[in-house]
Amino acid sequence: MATALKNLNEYKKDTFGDISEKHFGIIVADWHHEITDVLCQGAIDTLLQHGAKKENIYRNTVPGSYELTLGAQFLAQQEEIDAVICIGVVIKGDTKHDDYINHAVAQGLTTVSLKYNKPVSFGLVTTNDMQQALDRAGGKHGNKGVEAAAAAIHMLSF
Ligand code: RBF
Repeated sequence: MATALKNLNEYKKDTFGDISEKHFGIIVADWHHEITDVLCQGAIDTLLQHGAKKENIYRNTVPGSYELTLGAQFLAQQEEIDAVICIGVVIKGDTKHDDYINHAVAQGLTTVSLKYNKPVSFGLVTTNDMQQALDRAGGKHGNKGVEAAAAAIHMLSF
């Protein structure tokens, strides 16, 4: 598997521009909040580490990942927001809920990004079980929140 071979926290920092005046909206799903909190912290730390100001980072929560799209739209439509970072965890269960949610979020976030012409990062961890999610939230596969923030910063340099 590609991601298993990759340290997710390694990204090309030379593609980053100055983000000291940029405003970031972060939407975090409450579902599996013990994991999404860690992902969100990874995203915030990454923004701060690369020069964003704490007061320019706006964190909002939504009930579950399915609501990330509307949350992203609320933020993206605000003129002062330069980029949106979406964080959620969807774990497979006995039913196909994960398929429906994941596809809806992927499609929805793409639509919001293109509609508002702003970066909207897909920080949705979609796994077969809880351990795989933990591995991607500060575990052996890094922190997907870091990667989502890095993608937003990279896209702002266009
Ligand atoms: N939201 C998540 O963020 N992660 C999940 O793993 C998750 N599993 C769900 C499983 C089922 C069967 C249902 C009905 C919802 C689930 N949700 C999950 C919540 C979903 O994203 C949304 O918040 C609710 O369906 C309300 O619109």
